[in-house]
Amino acid sequence: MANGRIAIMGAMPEEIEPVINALDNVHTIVYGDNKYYEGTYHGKEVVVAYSKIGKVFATLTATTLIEKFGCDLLLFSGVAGAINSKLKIGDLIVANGLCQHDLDITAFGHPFGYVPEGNVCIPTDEGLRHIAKEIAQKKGLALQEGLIATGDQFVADPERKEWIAATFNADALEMEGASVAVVCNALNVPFFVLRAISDSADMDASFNFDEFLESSAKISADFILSMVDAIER
Ligand code: 4EH
Repeated sequence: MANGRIAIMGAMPEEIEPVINALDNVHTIVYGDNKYYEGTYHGKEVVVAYSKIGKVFATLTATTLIEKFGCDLLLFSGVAGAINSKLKIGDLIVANGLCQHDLDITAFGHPFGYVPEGNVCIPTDEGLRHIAKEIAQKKGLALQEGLIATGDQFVADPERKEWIAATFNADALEMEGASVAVVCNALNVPFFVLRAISDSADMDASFNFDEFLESSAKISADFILSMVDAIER
């Protein structure tokens, strides 16, 4: 692996605040309507940002972290809605791949989530997943691995959730991960997506989300900081 800077990205302020609070030498730069926090964590250079919610903002921020800020590895931290019933609020899920559940040109005979010259599912970096498993084992933390489905919808509907589960075999859902995957895959940047469950994408989702956003975001962010420690630079 190269030795540029490590990008740490979230979608909402709550998702990156615990990371920013742990940095030294923080310097803020505004670019393209987002704030980018340059700093160090235990001596390693990082650039941290939240994109704002959804696929378009996430694409802009991931691209900017790589192309403008010189990051050559990207770690995403945040919360997600659970699909797999094994995932409970506060549990961590590492994406082994990501897809776009709202991408639909099926009228032309293509599968859901597919456009020509794209992929339904983009895998995440195996080396980074391996590091995550070692950390989880050392800390005695449960870490599930699975497919994450991304779309520009807050899912709070058992029917939509079941459709995403059946169509993509997804374990969790959120609104930014697949954008990061598309950008990093195209630009050959190793990336990692970690999410802690905030809700179950059902009728109680918005209520649970409000209650657990902060605590679940912190669980994910703390784990991401251990990843930075473990990544060799
Ligand atoms: O960035 C968005 C946030 C919800 S929208 C996606 N994030 C949280 C993950 C997530 C999620 N995504 C889709 C957690 N649960 C999800 C779900 N469906 N059920 C938001 C949240 N608060 C205020 C405004 N918008």
